[in-house]
Amino acid sequence: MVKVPKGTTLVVGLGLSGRAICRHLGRHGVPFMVADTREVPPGLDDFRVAHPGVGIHLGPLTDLDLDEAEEVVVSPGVDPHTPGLEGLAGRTREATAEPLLVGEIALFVRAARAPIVAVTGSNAKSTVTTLVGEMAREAGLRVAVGGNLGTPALDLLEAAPDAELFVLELSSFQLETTPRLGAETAAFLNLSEDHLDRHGDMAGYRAAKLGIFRGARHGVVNADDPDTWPDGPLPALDRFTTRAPEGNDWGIARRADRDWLMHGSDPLLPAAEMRLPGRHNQANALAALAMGHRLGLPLTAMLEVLRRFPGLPHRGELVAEIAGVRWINDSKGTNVGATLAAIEGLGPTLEGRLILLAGGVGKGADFHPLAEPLARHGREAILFGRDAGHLEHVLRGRLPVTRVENLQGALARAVEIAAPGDCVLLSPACASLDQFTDYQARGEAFRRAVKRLAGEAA
Ligand code: UMA
Ligand code: ADP
Repeated sequence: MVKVPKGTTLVVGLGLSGRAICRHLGRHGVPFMVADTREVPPGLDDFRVAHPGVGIHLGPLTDLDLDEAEEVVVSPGVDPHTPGLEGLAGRTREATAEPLLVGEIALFVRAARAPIVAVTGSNAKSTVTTLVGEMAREAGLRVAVGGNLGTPALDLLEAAPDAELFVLELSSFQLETTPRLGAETAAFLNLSEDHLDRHGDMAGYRAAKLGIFRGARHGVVNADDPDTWPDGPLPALDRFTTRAPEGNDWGIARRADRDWLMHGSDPLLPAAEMRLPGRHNQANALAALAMGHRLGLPLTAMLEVLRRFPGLPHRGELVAEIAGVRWINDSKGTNVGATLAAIEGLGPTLEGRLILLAGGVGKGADFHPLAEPLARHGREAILFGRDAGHLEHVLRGRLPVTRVENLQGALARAVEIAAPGDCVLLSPACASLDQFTDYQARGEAFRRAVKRLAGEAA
């Protein structure tokens, strides 16, 4: 047994968050040691150089004696039920009566000196987080944006010590280990199956996400998705919908033959003037507007951002049109809900000409919701990666299906069959970790291959 010495904080995980936690504790003079369940976590040598003398435990956490640990701070990718940690559930620190096991965001909340804007949901978190950050910047605020997206939250404290506002994207993993967030405004955008391998079932996943509202002064929820509604009252609540708004809701209504983004009965912007395409992005814009309104951002600044924001890479990104075939990179479509939104968003332009590239790690999800839209819009599904068999099982008989080994094989098959008018969409409905380091690497591999094709075609 390796004892965590009395008064020492244990950091679990040596990834991006774990290293940000260590830097934060180091800056505050808190004694700490680190553990990672992997025998060789990436970047170990660099860590040793950056933190000489810090104790490192590698391998099973059951080899650790945590009885006298001051606090245990886990990375988002570490399940609090991992053997060795499960005994900490329900235990509190004597000094503060706070839970003994927390995550990085709990440390962030303690240290942050500016209001927090928090965004969660199964999909659209990064898009809405970026929109709110851009809106605040356009309004002249010093704003720091990060969390599950980009810079780890604790690094923002150092990178932007004079921030007037923090805008954080938060995952269910991060919220699960945050006892109280206390956000100025918190949005829960949508709920669809994801991360069931970690949370067990939808009830567990939703319960983790509802943590976004703990201590919040204002909430934003999806009127069309009751799963996003808080279980208890909040001081103030706004709702968005892709239908005509009721009361003071944020929504979409027709005025003079055009769809408008609306606040109650006030038309704000013709939806067609947004640069982001698709109904789902109109919902995202409304959520961002509702949060920005609460923060007192001027409407003109917010609408200016909606007119120009082109979207983030790997989310419905048109890479090239080659000989009449559109090639779209939606590598961030890592769950069924996101892939459905991508298909429905492209829907009217597809005319049955969709070639979908999908597969990877399905995280225990049910792929059945994809069957009907693909039967309607799809020419062929080309499946690869670990859970290709599960996808095939659901899709076979609904449209032609081809199984290949990997993304390269999928691209080769797409090149073979694509004809003018087709749309080749990489929206895997799965995580990438069986064959890539992350979704960016997968998207970049797709983009490189398509650019090569474009070069060859030119
Ligand atoms: N791991 C172990 N043993 C350990 C520690 C980690 O096996 O002791 C594994 C995890 O199970 C996981 C991987 O290592 O497979 C990485 O986990 P991590 O917590 O060390 O990851 P970080 O590098 O710290 O990155 C995390 C978030 N990753 C996860 O939640 C899995 C990043 O979100 C986030 O950007 C970063 O912190 C900064 O806050 C990425 C992500 O995939 C984008 N998030 C999920 C999602 O968006 O769906 C939730
Ligand atoms: P997240 O950070 O939650 O993963 P992103 O903004 O990165 O969210 O988008 C992830 C995926 O979800 C992309 O594939 C995108 O096309 C899709 N998406 C965007 N907005 C929505 C929405 N409102 N509902 C469902 N899917 C969406």
